[in-house]
Amino acid sequence: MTDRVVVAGAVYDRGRLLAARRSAPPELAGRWELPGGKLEPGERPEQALVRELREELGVEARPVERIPGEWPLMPGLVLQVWTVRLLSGEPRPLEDHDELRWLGPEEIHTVDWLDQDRPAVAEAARRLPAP
Ligand code: 9L3
Ligand code: MG
Repeated sequence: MTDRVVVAGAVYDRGRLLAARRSAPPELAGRWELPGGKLEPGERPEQALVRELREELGVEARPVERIPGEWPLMPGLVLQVWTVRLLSGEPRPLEDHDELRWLGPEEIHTVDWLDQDRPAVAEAARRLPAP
């Protein structure tokens, strides 16, 4: 069986990366992630990412490029990550998160990222645009 895809966004603004603290489920609450979620049936990954960022953060965003690689989550789920440009709106923790933080290059490793997100975050940090 093919793995189900979870998409997440490396959202940048003025040389900083957006980190989101999960509020659920209990075993993941308090840990930080790149925001996103599962594809719905029939959805393309980029569409799902736009929808998830709209639902979770209240922003309009455009996926720019896929970060090469794919990272295992729980069995049957894999994480794919895109860099993302914000088109409009200021991210707010509307759904599934209780805090957001913009992290500069020196701050990326100051939050407790989900283990599964760490390799993708390292790649996202390498691509951090200049402020
Ligand atoms: N997950 C891991 N890292 C991420 C995201 C967006 C999601 N950056 C994991 C957490 C859940 C599953 O994928 O176990 C589905 O995510 P969601 O739909 O609850 O956001
Ligand atoms: Mg989500």
